[in-house]
Amino acid sequence: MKYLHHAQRPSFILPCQCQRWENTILDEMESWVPRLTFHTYGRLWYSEIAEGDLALYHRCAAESNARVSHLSGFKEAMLQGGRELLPRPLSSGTPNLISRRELRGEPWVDTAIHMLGHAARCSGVLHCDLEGLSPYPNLLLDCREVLAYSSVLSITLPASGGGLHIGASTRTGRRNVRPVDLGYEVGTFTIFDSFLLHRIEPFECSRERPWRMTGVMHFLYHPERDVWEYWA
Ligand SMILES: O=C(O)CCC(=O)C(=O)O
Ligand SMILES: [Fe+2]
Repeated sequence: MKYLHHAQRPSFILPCQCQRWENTILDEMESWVPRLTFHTYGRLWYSEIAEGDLALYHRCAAESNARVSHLSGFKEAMLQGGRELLPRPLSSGTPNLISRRELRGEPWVDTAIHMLGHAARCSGVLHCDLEGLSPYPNLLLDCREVLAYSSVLSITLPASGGGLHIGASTRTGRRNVRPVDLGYEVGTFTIFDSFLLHRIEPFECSRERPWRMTGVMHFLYHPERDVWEYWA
């Protein structure tokens, strides 16, 4: 199977749909979860792991899923993006997706929203998205064949900048992948190999465009079952 570095689908979602989701998120600002440099609408595993209270993540997972269901059609859009863009290791047609919640019988979040803004100028730090593999330490110890992808749906753009820089791979053997800078439009759906170092490019917010909002979902392939597990 050919290695999939990243894939992007501009205009995956209509701007008027993104605007409806943005309006709902803004209407429910009292529910936002404040974190050191960003906010979330719903909970994200990598964000709570950084806070050091994973019990809280699990306690809040059902509430987070209920909250995000206020964004009508949003989770379905993330899943559809995954079905269309994820690699097909067995070339078996549409990828089969299953929530981590269902697969593991534990409270996990399906998808949530990451929000940056309000500061005059911001940018992200270089990182890779491996926190979500922690239930499978064997995959982290020998990750050469692991297929794990991060997906991002751009809901609102800041006043300028704020695309995604993707750099080197943390995996031996894939060190030579060329860095790319991906732009986002409202409604762009993007997936990329979670082992690739990446960061949000510098951006500026304004009074009119105070927030950069993205939907987030992660995927891990289980070859023995030919399913992609998803969570956020
Ligand atoms: O919002 C994005 O473009 C990606 C953010 C990111 O890297 C992450 O959520 O881990
Ligand atoms: Fe990331």
